[in-house]
Amino acid sequence: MMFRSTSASVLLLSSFASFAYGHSHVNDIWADGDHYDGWDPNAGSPYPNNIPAWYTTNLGGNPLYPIDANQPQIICAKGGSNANLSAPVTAGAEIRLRWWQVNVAWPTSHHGPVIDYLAPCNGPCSEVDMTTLKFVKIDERGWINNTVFDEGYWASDELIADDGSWNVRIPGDLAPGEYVLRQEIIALHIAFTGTGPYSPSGAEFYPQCVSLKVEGKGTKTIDDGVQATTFYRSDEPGLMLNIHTKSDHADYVIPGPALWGGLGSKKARSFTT
Ligand SMILES: *[C@@H]1O[C@H](CO)[C@@H](O)[C@H](O)[C@H]1NC(C)=O
Ligand SMILES: *[C@@H]1O[C@H](CO)[C@@H](O)[C@H](O)[C@H]1NC(C)=O
Ligand SMILES: [Cu+2]
Repeated sequence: MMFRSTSASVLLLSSFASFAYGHSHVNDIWADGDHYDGWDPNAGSPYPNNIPAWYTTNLGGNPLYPIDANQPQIICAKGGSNANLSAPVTAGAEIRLRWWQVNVAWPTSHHGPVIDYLAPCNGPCSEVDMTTLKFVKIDERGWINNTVFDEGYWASDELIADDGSWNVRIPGDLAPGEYVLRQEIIALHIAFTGTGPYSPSGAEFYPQCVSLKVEGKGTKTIDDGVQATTFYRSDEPGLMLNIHTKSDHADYVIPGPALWGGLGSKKARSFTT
C-alpha cells in the first residue's frame, strides 16, 4: 500500500499509512501434508529454486490497482515468473496458503474478498508462458456479515482469524496434470479514492501464483478458462465502493468471472493434513 494523500480524505488515508510495508506475499504453502516456503521479495535472499510459489519483484509489498487490471502484471504479480517446482497435490485435497508480512498477518484495515483461480499449464508449469494461461474461478468469498468492524466482517478478516491463512480445495474430479493456482486478496479500504494512480479506484490487488501437480483419477479438464487480464473491469461496482460508510455490504458483488462449472462458494473452514 503505497500512496500519496492527495485527496480530501487525508485523515482517513493517513490512518492506514502505518501499514506501508510488505503485506503482499504468501510465506507458507501446505499441500498434501508437505510444507513449502513462499517467496518474500523483501527478504534479500536469492529466490529458491525448489518452491512452488512464483517469483515476483513485488518489493515493498506494493499492490496492483484497477489501472493494472488489464495488464500482464495482474496475472502473477509484478515481475511474475515461473516457479520451477510444481507441488504434488491430490485432486479433492485442500491447499493452504499463509499470507504474511514482516511480523504479523494480513493487516486488519485491508478488508476485502479472497478469490482462487486455477489454470492448466498443458505441460510443465515451469515452462508455460503465463500470458497463455486460461483460468477458471474455483472459490470466492467476499463480505460475510456486519459484525466486528465498522466496515463489516470480510473474507480477509476470516483469513486473519485463521493465522493469516486461506484454504482452497482442488476440485475432486479435476484431471491430473500441472496447474497454476492463483490466489488473490482484493483490499477495498481505499477503493473510494479515484485520482492519480488510483484511477478509477484505489482497490488493491494482491495475486500470488503457485504451481501444482494434480494427481488422482479425475477426468474433468478446464477448457473454458479466461486470461487473467480479462477478469476485472477497472470500474466495476465490486472495485468502486466506500466500505467505511456501513457494515452491511450484503449487496457486494465479488469481482471476476462466475465460479467454474456451478461450484458453490464453499471454502473449507478447517485444514487437516
Ligand atoms: C529453474 O531451474 C533452472 C535449471 O536448474 C535454472 O536455470 C533456473 O534459473 C531456475 N529458475 C528459477 C526461477 O529458479
Ligand atoms: C460473523 O462471521 C464470523 C466469521 O465467520 C462468525 O464468527 C460470527 O459468528 C458471524 N456473526 C454472525 C452474527 O453471524
Ligand atoms: Cu495496502
